Amino acid sequence: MTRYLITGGAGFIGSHIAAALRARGDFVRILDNFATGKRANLVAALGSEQGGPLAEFLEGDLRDDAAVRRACQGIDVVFHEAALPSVARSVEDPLTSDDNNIRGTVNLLLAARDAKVRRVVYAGSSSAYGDTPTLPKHEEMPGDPISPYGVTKFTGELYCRSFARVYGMSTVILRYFNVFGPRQDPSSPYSGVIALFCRAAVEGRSATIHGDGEQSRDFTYVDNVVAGNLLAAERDVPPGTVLNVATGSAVTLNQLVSTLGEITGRKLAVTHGAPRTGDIKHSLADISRARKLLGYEPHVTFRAGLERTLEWYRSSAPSTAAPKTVPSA
Ligand code: UD2
Repeated sequence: MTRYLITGGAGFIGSHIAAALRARGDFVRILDNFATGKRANLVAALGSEQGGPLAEFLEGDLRDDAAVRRACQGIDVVFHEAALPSVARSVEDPLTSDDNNIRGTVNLLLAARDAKVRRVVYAGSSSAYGDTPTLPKHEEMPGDPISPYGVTKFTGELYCRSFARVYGMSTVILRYFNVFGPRQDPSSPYSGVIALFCRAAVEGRSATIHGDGEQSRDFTYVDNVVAGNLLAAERDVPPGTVLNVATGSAVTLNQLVSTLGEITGRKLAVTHGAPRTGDIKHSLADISRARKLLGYEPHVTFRAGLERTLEWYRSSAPSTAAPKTVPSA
């Protein structure tokens, strides 16, 4: 039986990958330090068998050498989801994003190398492309991140490619494009825009748009990202391959607001703030490489994903604490 390690498995995307693996009966180990992950997500990730022979949880930090080495013992495939997300957070505090995302990744790759892990699937980010005027963004474009966060995620990719070349490791890099879905934390000032706007819609509050709302994203429902990961763990792809995981269509924030209004039957009130420093204007993926090499297909549309996500925020009645404001300069 293949044994999987998910770093960041108590987080949003990691918990969905874990749940998919457990649903098919696979062994899953999670390593998480709860920096942004939640204990509550472990229930969804590992089910009632948490702590049993097929569902292990280790609390630990990626920068803790002993914890990471223990986590990699006996593992065949690593899904490396753990990272400090958010462009805005990295603009505030680049050093902490750097330390977690870059040093943490190098530490994990070293432990995976020494434990003879068969494959490492790395959670990359569309922020690696920066603000290229050419759309859609394809993997042959040079990396040119703008924000410190983008630099950390892109550097992690480069390390994955380096470890493929230097140590012969089978690493695969998936560049996620603005993932959304159930369990995405809506309570942090650094939360993703869909989480924040869904919560505002559910609570009948107004949402803040940074800028004119004409910026666009290739918003990708989390189930599509899980499917991409499961394929990337199994398919025969050259070591160090970079693949966009997205839908191949872009939605503006203004369109997001009107779609939320259509689904809820009530227009979401918005206020406008200054554009965020480090922001990218348009993000749209070319997904032909993932289609070709992985057989990847984004089966859940933006609209269907948004309906499911909104339903989850409705039924989970998330924390009532209002998020703190992040300076936009
Ligand atoms: C970046 C990456 C994404 C992922 C993510 C992790 C790009 C294009 N995407 O997402 O792939 O790695 O980082 O954090 O680099 N906004 C508002 N109001 C709000 C919150 C956000 O208007 O209350 C705007 C924000 O200024 C931006 C857009 O919404 O223009 C999306 O912001 P986000 O924080 O959800 O994600 P983004 O694109 O920085």
